[in-house]
Amino acid sequence: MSSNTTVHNIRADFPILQKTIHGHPLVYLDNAATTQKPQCVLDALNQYYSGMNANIHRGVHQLSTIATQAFENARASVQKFINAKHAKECIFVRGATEAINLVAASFGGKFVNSGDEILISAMEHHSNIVPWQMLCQTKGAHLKIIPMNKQGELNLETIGQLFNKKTKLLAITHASNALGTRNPLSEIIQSAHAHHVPVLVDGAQSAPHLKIDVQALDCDFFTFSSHKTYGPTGVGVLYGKTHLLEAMPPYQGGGEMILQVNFEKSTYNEIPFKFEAGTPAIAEVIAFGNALEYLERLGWDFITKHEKTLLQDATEKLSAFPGLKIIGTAKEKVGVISFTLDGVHPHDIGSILDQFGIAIRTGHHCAMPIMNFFNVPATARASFGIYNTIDDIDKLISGLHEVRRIFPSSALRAPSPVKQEKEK
Ligand code: 7TS
Repeated sequence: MSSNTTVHNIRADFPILQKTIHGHPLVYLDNAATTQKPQCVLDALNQYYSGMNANIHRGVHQLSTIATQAFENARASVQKFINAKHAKECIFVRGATEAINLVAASFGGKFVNSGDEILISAMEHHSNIVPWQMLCQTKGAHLKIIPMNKQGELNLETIGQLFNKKTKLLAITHASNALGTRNPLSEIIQSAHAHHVPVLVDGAQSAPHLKIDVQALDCDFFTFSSHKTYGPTGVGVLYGKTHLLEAMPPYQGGGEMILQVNFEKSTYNEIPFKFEAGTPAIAEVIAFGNALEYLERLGWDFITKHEKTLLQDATEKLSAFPGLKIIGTAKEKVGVISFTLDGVHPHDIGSILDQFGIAIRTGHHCAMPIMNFFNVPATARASFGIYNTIDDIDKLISGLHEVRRIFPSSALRAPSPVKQEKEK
């Protein structure tokens, strides 16, 4: 099958892509915020509620048995998707954010003490900054930052010097949501392990784009979100190596995570259940499993090749656009391009493009330290998924010409009143 035929078929699997916005066919380029969902995911949600709705892991009745089996099948799909050694190493949480908070509270609560250090990088999403700051505040520990250069690549020559006996964890993103940079994780993880430092990988922006193999990476924790990986919202995964998860205390108490409870003392269930207190998002977890199987069916060769083509095409066309500056020019990137356009506030770019049915994200992308580093208040961001086409990129470029028509280059006119208003 040719690449075009395949994308055509993929698009047919996503009902929302038939939608028109302000009278224009939807051009969805906000995949880093959340991806659209294929029909098999929508069907799974419907089939769960219409054919097997019951609580899991606790009923002897047939519906509960079927629902439990479907839920555990989804865990097996996650295990396969990230090549975890054991299914029990894959814990269902609400999303990447909750997964990181779980590790900060549980691992950090037990193993981080006053004067210890947590290492993160200069290109983290707030979800991989704030939980560590909260931990450091509670424990009297310190947050250290791996610096980056003007291309948006980490400065790794001196990474060895950032580890010492006090370093308890390195928490680092696999790919940046605001720059697109793909970090050389194997090298980074090897360096951390040489200093006996475990590594948490924030895979929210890599899992939708790259084949993940947690055993080959040898990361200690890996987190990602269903909704950015073509599955429903409200679900995510924390992968952790067995010995670490077993050494960590529960994150939340409640049903499901216990073995015995009496008023003097409770004992806890085995992993993964120790970390899955309460009734989970059962339908969403099952549908998430379908999303991962859908991606596996498309195949990583196709996905990575297709998204690379989109990234190259968009980079060339955007680079040639007068007054446009790409923020994040690393050699290795996933399909995320942030940019600014001289004389136009990114919010205005987003609002005008929306009038043409083109959805991008504008703002600080929950990565304020990155905006500060590049000295911009915000950027416009186009991010690609499996169903995007070269035609989508051409529409983005046409939309940007409309933006330019409304906001001529600042070289040609006085500053925009709209921009001045936004900056107040
Ligand atoms: N880590 C990274 C690298 C992210 O990009 C995001 C969300 C998260 C963690 C948090 O994921 P969540 O599913 O728990 O919310 N990033 C974005 C974004 O770029 N636009 O909207 C959300």
